[in-house]
Parts: sequence; C-alpha cells; structure tokens
Amino acid sequence: MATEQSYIMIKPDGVQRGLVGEVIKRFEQRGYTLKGLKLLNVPKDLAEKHYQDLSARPFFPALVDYICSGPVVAMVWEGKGVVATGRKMIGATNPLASEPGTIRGDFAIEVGRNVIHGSDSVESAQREISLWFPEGVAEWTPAVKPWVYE
Ligand code: DAT
Ligand code: MG
Repeated sequence: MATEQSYIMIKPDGVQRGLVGEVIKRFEQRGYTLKGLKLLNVPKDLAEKHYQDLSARPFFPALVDYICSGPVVAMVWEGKGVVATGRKMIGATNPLASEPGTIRGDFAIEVGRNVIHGSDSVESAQREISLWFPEGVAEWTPAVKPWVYE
C-alpha cells in the first residue's frame, strides 16, 4: 500500500460548533489512520502560507482572518487514496453544492464557513504537512490494518 497522506484541518467554525469528534469519526470509520493531530491558534503568516495560491483573490484577507479567528484542529491522515477520497468525504468548496452525506453537505451553508480543509493533491498534501507539522508526525501501524487492507 502506498503511504499516501492528506492534510485535513477542522476550521475555527468546525471547532466552535463541536464537530471535531464527528469529523475524526468519519475518517476513522472509513479506515484511515491518524498520523498527526493538534489544536492550535493559527499565526497570520502560517494562514497566508497555507493559502498562498489564493493570495490574489478578493476573498483572501477575509479567508486569512477566518482561519485565524479561533483554534483549528490540524491533522494528518494516511491510507490508500486518502487525498481524493478525503476530498469526496468533505464535499464541494461551496457547501450549497455539496452532496448530503459529505461533511460540508451535512454541516455547512456558506463558502466562508465551510468547516474543513482537505489537501487537493498528493503534492499539496506534502507541502501542507511540512508547513503544519515541521516537527513530523507519529510512527505507528494500526493493529486492524489487515482487516482494512487485503
Ligand atoms: P477548497 O477548500 O475546497 O480546497 P479552495 O482551495 O478553492 O477550496 O479555496 C480555499 C478556501 O477559500 C475555501 O475552502 C473557502 C475559500 N473560498 C474559495 N473560493 C471562495 C469564494 N469564491 N468566495 C469566498 N471564499 C472562497
Ligand atoms: Mg483547496
């Protein structure tokens, strides 16, 4: 199995609304492995680096303010196809376009309060994981692995 990882972040609205357990539950139940986890208040320069590709967009200042408005839960999840599958589990960027059953489709309405971030490619995931977890992540193999993967 390729050890693909994704950077998943519960945004300040998700933390304030008590959705931390719900999000973690969905990734755990799917069979993915939690490799990194921390709650932090986001420094402005970190938010700006995370969203650097969007810096020319008109909503960029509001986006950075939102990410810095309260603690986020930063996570690294690992497993087969976790980047693309994580995006499917999260739903469309605009929650009103997200299917019910997705995280945004079940818990959000506005694009500026869309609860969760997920890396959009393996390359973005590697950049985001080194940005948010410069200290590295945990090394472990879940005992249930043979029951999730053949
Ligand atoms: P995603 O979070 O689905 O990967 P993205 O990377 O295009 O979406 O944008 C990052 C975040 O920026 C997104 O979660 C919410 C915000 N955003 C994107 N497009 C927006 C828009 N048109 N108006 C306001 N906020 C927007
Ligand atoms: Mg994105």
